Amino acid sequence: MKIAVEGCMHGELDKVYATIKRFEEVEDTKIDLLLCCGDFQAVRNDVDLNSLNVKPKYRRMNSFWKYYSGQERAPCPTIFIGGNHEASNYLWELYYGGWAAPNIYFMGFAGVVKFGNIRIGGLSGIFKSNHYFLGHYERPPYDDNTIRSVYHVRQYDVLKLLQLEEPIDIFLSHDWPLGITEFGNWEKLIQQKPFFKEEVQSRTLGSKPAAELLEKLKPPYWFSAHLHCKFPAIIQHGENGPITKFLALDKCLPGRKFLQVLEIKSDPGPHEIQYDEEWLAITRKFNSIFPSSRNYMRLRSDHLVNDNFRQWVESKLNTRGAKPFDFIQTVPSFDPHKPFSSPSNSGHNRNPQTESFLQLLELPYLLDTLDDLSTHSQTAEFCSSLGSPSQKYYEDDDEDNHGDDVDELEEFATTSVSEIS
Ligand SMILES: [Mn+2]
Repeated sequence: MKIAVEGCMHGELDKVYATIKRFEEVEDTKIDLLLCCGDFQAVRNDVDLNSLNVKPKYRRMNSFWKYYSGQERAPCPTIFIGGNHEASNYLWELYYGGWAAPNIYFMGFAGVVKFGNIRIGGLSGIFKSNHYFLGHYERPPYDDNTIRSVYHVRQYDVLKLLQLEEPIDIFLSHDWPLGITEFGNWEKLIQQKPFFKEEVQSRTLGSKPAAELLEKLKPPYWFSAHLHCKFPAIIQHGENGPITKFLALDKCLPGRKFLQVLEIKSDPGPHEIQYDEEWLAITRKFNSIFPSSRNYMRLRSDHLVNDNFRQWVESKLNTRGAKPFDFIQTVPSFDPHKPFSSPSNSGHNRNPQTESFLQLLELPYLLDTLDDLSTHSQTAEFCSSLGSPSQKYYEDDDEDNHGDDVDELEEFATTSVSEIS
């Protein structure tokens, strides 16, 4: 099958699908699947813009709303993870994954899905050490701090992915795995992007949990985005071990390398997005320790019940099939003929897809709970507190570094260069 991979979407669905169409015409071929590595900006209407962390000048509707409303339809199945510029209120509704629009599937904060016989895993968000060991405590409407921390990767989601034992074919992360630059032409990279030099040389560029996952899962393909440049690397896992082909892609701008098409051996099809049994079993097992508080805790998996739920999930899916629950539009989509409304409801809505998914797995709905005490007592036996948490983990930094806003840094770099020259 032919898979197109795209870097940061930034809500430019029209442009990316037009590029795919042009590619199909020129190459006389058909793209079976589009993968997007985050900063998707699934903004349905002006209310969603309040949950999107971008500079005011980037605060635009762009084109996702057309696909949400049904005015446009994605020409190929599209799978995406979240980055650091997202309608986080909407992605939170679909925490376990689901259709963000018809034919456009969000993998969840962490997730694995099947497409034909290809297994795709993904981790949404970006890594920041100060929020890593906290729970998912952010709820819309977000304030100046939670609008940023909501997309910071949590150990809980990484721990779930680390349980995977069956082989993964493709993995997506928004920020690059830490240390990945050592496996590619980093000299060329820092020539093109001098503002990465210090981090490349001090081995601080990238996400530590993504590197852990790369080491554990060893998938043949790993794709990332975030740093707005194309960067290939080949990772050899041990002597004679398997190989991972890593590729980071740019954002969607004319003349930029934002799209890559690859051919992967697969079953003849039909190719559809389906639930993954092993992942559902892990999700069921881990839901009992879902951390929804702001408490610092290092979770461990070895204290969890030793039932892997695999057979249970298999029999469930044998009964209903493995197709994800259908897309349902839950809010009015943006109307370009109407003025922006004042946000009336910017709180949390239970998405019917998530409710159905949890019913299937016979799990309680936890995305609107914020009960620190009960959560704490529930999870206490499953985590090791490792002494008192350092103050570092409680501080909300202002994050004015490139980890959160590459656009700004690029702009700054471009301005400085042109000023000098
Ligand atoms: Mn980004």
